[in-house]
Amino acid sequence: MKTQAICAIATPPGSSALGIIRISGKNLKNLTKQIFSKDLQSRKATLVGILDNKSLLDNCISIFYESPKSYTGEDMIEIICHGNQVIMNSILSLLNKIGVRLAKPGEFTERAFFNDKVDLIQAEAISDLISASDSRAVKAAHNSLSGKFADEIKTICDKILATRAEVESVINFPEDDDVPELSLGNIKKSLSNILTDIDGLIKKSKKGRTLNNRPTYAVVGKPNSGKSSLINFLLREDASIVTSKTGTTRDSICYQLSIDDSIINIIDTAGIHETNDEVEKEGIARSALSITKSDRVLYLVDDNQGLTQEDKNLIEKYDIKDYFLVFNKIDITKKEPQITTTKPQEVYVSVKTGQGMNLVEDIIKTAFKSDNSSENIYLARSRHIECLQNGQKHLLDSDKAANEKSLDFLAEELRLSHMAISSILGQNPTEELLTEIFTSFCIGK
Ligand SMILES: Nc1nc2c(ncn2[C@@H]2O[C@H](COP(=O)(O)OP(=O)(O)OP(=O)(O)O)[C@@H](O)[C@H]2O)c(=O)[nH]1
Ligand SMILES: [Mg+2]
Repeated sequence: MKTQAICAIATPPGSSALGIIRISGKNLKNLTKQIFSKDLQSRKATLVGILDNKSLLDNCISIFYESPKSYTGEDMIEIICHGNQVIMNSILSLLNKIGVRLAKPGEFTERAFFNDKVDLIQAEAISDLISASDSRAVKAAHNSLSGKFADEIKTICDKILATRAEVESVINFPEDDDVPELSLGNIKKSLSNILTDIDGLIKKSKKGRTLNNRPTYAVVGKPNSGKSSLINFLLREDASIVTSKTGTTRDSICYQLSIDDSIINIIDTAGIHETNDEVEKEGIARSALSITKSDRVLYLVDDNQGLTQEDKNLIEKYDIKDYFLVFNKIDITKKEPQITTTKPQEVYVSVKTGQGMNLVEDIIKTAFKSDNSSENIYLARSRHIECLQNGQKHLLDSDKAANEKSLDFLAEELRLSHMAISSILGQNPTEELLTEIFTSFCIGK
């Protein structure tokens, strides 16, 4: 852990009524004694002169926070001076002279993390709170910062740990040749319970992610179902190529669609089916990637064929979770446009005649509204969702291993799942991950 004291201006550049300089380090009272006209007392605002060799740089209010009761966990001093860049820079130069170096972006919060003042989720939430662009994002960042998100992660980790302990105890039954059925049954129950928790948390986190990023909806389905036609209709322009040939769209193309006063990303994708064509294969791989990146999917079905087993297989294979079924071409099947209240919701339309297309627009608007509300959600980042999904995958593999009574495999998958989910909190973080997170902060935080 680096121990040299650090300092930075914590207010934005330019002239302002007040400017704030923060200092963090060890034994700050001793270190800074020579520059303050008076001794500082812990947690008391004191009017002091800042002196460079008896010459007064500014009269300031200074507050000393004694370790460990400070933001970073180290001694900290906040100097509230006049908001003039010349004054603030001269105070920084003076601090440099006495051995306090300039802080890097996010270095105060990085120290708070290493001193166990915040976990990684809270550190990220602090950065998100500072850059939150509207009141919903602020509320969601506060939810993460309050530790509620971390608590849910910890509860899941505890449950996985308890299941691991149970598995270990089954492994340690060397005297029994058969695996006790009762224990395996319990383990499978626990796994299903944890998977439900993870699923709920992924949903909440995905909602939170859209507060930071634009919501992304992918239009997916078999070739020729009318995906590109639907996109063109929604965009009110001839954006994607439409032909009667199967496999017209060969790439994922992202468009911006205006919804009320906001914009969402909508992705046209290559139709998914079995093919040996190299270009189409690459297009389908990109469709799969778009599904993973998207918050929701509009799954298009040609109503002439109805929802086939092939469609059901695709939905399962590509792990499509939050989706609507759009049955297109009702001008041919002679059905009335309609929307169901089933889960997943179904909507019957004809892009060609425009029948029912208002229902598709309504579905997108309602989805967007719910994705954009901030009640009880966390300002999650893609990193959190990837870790949760990774943990979920290993838990599903644990379940398979339990079915096969392969206990060593089960224990290993549980361990991997635990590692993936606990890494959200920053347990055993890599150097690259920390650099990536903290360099996105502003200086002084
Ligand atoms: N009758 C009828 N034809 C439609 C409708 N929507 C699309 N089509 C036709 O269906 C064919 C395929 O439409 P596309 O929009 O290219 O379908 P796609 O799903 O993008 O196809 P790929 O890009 O190949 O995956 C075109 O000939 C469209 O004119 C509809 O509502 N009714
Ligand atoms: Mg297309």
